[in-house]
Amino acid sequence: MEPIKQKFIDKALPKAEVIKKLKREYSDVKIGEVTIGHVLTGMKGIVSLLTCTSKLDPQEGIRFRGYSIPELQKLLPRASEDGEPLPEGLFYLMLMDELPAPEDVKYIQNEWQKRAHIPKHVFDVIDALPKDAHPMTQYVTGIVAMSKSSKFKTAYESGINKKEYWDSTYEGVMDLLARLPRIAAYIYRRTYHDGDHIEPDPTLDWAGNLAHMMGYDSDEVRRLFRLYMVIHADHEGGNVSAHTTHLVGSALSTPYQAYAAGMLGLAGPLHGLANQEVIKWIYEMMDKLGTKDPSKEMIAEYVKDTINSGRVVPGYGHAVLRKTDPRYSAQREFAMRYMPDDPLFKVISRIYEVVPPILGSIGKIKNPWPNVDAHSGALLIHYGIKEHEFYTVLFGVSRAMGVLAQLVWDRAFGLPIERPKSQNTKWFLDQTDMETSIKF
Ligand code: CMX
Repeated sequence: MEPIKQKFIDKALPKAEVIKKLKREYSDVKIGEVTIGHVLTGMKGIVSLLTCTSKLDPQEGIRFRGYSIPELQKLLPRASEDGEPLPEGLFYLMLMDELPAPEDVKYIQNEWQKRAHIPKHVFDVIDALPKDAHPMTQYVTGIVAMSKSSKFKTAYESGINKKEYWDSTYEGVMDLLARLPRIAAYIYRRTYHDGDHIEPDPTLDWAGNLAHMMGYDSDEVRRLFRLYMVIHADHEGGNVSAHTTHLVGSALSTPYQAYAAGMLGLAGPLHGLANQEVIKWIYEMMDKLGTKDPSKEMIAEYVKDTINSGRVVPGYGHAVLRKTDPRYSAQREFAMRYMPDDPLFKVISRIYEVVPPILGSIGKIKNPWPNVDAHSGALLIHYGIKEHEFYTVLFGVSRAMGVLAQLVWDRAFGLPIERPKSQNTKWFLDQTDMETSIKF
């Protein structure tokens, strides 16, 4: 091992043991308003963020401005009588705190169509990356490149009053949301279809157009994309992508920069990238077991192997939820309606029967149930969207609606720059009676 690495690991391993002991034995020690346990479990459960767009209940799941997913499936305007709600309506609800009328949805749709033009340099910047750069890397690069045309930045530099920040933020948010489907589809076609791009169709809705520009024009795919864009849109404020967007936005960075930062968080495998990891994990399982139709017993062995090798079972578990994610259930219902005999859906269903009891039997895992990412890949694959490295981009396009609606509110409320206090390890140890020979 390199000498510097060796020196680092010699110092770090014993210290990490002390941190584990702090977490195990001193979690209840109060440090001001919170405990050591709060800090060492990722600040779970500390109410420290103001988020209006949605709220997450551990048992019931997400509610957007008070409405659950099944309620929104009935109450939001839809493209057709028996179809899925239009995401434009959900954005309106999160931004305006009232259910939209059909003309409100039309208004948002028209605005997004008007604002969808993307400056050429943005495509040039994306094109400068190798095609095998991860789609999330391409996506974030394109978003940051758009910051050049930030209306918030122009207004700030012109010296506007703080009270007006929300206005140019709103403008930037609407521009950004309008452009995201094109950016996403551009990356998809560039990476997987030799750069054979498809122009937007002005008669289509936001989600339908995304599917169209990616090259998928069936009515069922449009329905799936509307559902997908609705269920991934927001998950209150503490998840990594929402919190990061809020945090970076609190420094008055542009909406493009704040959202790009949030997307870098979404690109982590414990967060949004889990949707690609689920499919990778299932394919690896099929390869290893030598069958595309593994039995429950075979799946159980593979799950145990995954855990024993120190990895997580992707798509299962959650920092807040303690039941099956209603976003998982909504996708399962979609699958039962449109693709009940799909072989991969059957495997996904079998995994759902096998995994929770195994994870539940490991005392430390707080939630053995599936989250949103356990199901989404199977639906996309059914319709031919097999490029699983792209899936997190789709999650990201949807998540923009929630985090950016909230950013407008952050600016309207004049929320301050976020700046929690940190302390070093010695300070934490000093709050306890723990004795250690290791010098901090
Ligand atoms: N497989 C194996 N171990 C798991 C696990 C899983 N699915 N879920 C949690 N654990 C482990 C944790 O890694 C942790 O282990 P250590 O104590 O050794 O560090 C322990 O159980 C306790 O974790 P927890 O308190 O139950 O869960 P966290 O809040 O720490 O983490 C999450 C939540 C989602 C990161 C975790 O459940 C996980 O890694 N799941 C798999 C990845 C995934 O599906 N992420 C997507 C989440 C939804 C989204 O954001 O898109």
